Amino acid sequence: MKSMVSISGIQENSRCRWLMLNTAEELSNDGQEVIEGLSQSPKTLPCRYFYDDFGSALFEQICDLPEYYPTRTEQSILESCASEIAQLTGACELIELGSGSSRKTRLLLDAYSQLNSPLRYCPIDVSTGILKTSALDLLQEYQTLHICGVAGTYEQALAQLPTPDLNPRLLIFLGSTLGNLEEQECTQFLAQIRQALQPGEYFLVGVDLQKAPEVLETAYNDSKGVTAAFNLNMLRHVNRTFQGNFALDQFVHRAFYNAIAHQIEMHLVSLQAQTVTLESLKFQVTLQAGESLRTEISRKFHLPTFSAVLAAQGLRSLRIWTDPQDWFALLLCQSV
Ligand code: AVJ
Repeated sequence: MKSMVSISGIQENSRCRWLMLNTAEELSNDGQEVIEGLSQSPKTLPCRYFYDDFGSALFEQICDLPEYYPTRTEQSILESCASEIAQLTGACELIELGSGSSRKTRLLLDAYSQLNSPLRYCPIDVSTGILKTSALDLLQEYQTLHICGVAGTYEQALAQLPTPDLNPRLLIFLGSTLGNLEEQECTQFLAQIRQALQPGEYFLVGVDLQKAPEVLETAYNDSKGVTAAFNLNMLRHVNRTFQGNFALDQFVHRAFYNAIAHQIEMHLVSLQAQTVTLESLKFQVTLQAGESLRTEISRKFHLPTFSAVLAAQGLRSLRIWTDPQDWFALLLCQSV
């Protein structure tokens, strides 16, 4: 059994509690996943290793870059539809996968405040640091808000969501994070979401849409090099977690649009032949000069197809909103 514990520095009080799912036992599963990824061809690493506390801070910087359109586009859609969402669902317990800074969630919290119902929010994030600071900020900003923060991966969290104290629930998954999953994984993940929900409960999802490759490639190759730093930081995180010796100066960032698979791919290209050891996994991997390690896919969706995939998993689209350029979409679904 996982237990409720308080994170040091935060007082566990009547408005805030924590569920920590990132235990040692989970870490050893993660090691297996890393070994498998590095044993594949091409070699890969799980993209959640972007998000240690430093990586989450870098991601926040990415969101503010002029080249990185997804965050502000989704934000602008939410600004115009948040109150409509609250009207459509009525009072809800909000649960967010990958809550990060909860920046966009504030628009929803504002909209639900207008309903004069109790405010319940359950942020879920792998990065405990950002989870903790964001929750503290929100508790100060929203005097009637109650929070149950969950530290863990999406899969862990979905399998053991805290008992709701408000019905129905609205599960929120913004930022096109769904795009990190391969098509099959995505379908399986949507099935898990549907399973976590009762019939009639809601799912709000934001996805990045297909568009001109130049726009996409620019978004992942920013001029300040923040995305490159974000990409390389994954090696630092992997080194720390598994006593590894990846040399960060022996890899360079590469991001491009794979037009056949409709996805941005982020890679780290090895500058020379090198052997890397992950001590705590008793694992070694050899890379050739020029060989690349894929750190992320970011799929770009075709809206009618995506809506059909949701429907096939028992998540019926109630309303769909896009921006004027059709770059990004928000879908409010209901579990059947
Ligand atoms: C948070 C996964 C949606 O794929 O656009 C940003 C992460 N990677 N720049 C994305 C990311 C490089 C982002 N997601």
